[in-house]
Amino acid sequence: MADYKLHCVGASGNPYKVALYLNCAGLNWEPVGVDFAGGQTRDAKWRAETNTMGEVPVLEVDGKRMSHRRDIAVARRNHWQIRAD
Ligand SMILES: N[C@@H](CCC(=O)N[C@@H](CS)C(=O)NCC(=O)O)C(=O)O
Repeated sequence: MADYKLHCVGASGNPYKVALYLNCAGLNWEPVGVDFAGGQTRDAKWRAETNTMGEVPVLEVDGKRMSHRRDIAVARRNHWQIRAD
């Protein structure tokens, strides 16, 4: 089972940037496909459970979910520094 789950859309640039980072960092992750065109991000349940703003990417770690590619990158960088000590 992957340590990280990335809720994403394959054809979208913002999720791609996070996926690129996860790959380059060698992290154990898996994509969770979101049916963006089919309106999944507009669904009230999806918004309540995944991202109230209705956007991807969303990174899931230990059951916690984080959105915004920049926040994800900063959180990962800080975690990496802690782990590297
Ligand atoms: N603030 C977000 C923006 C992400 C974003 O714009 N995602 C687009 C897809 S690339 C989206 O989900 N848009 C929702 C919509 O258009 O309804 C980030 O930095 O990651």
